[in-house]
Amino acid sequence: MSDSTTRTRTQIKPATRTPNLYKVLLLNDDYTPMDFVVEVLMRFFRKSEAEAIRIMLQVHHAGVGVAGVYPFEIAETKVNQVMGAASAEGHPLQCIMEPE
Ligand code: TYC
Repeated sequence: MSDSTTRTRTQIKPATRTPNLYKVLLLNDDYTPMDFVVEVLMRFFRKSEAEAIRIMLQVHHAGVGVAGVYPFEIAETKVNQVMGAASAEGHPLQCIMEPE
């Protein structure tokens, strides 16, 4: 039998799977205006003004807060939108994502 003979091997499905959902987190800093963070939460995360203020204050006091929970690619887009808007305005606001 030649070396080029096709053989079938059983693929074992890995026991661990990558998580489906990711938390998009806002990090506190001393310079980004509160109003800007509220605008970001309303514009990119579709929060009401009251909810946006609540989340912004949570981040301001605790250092970090959840802006939303999304599938990977949507979370990635949100992070890029926030970071793009912040750097365009010269604010140091940081937005990250992590598995839920
Ligand atoms: N700490 C900022 C201030 O006092 C406000 C702020 C809130 C900044 C949330 C970032 O993710 C943030 N102006």
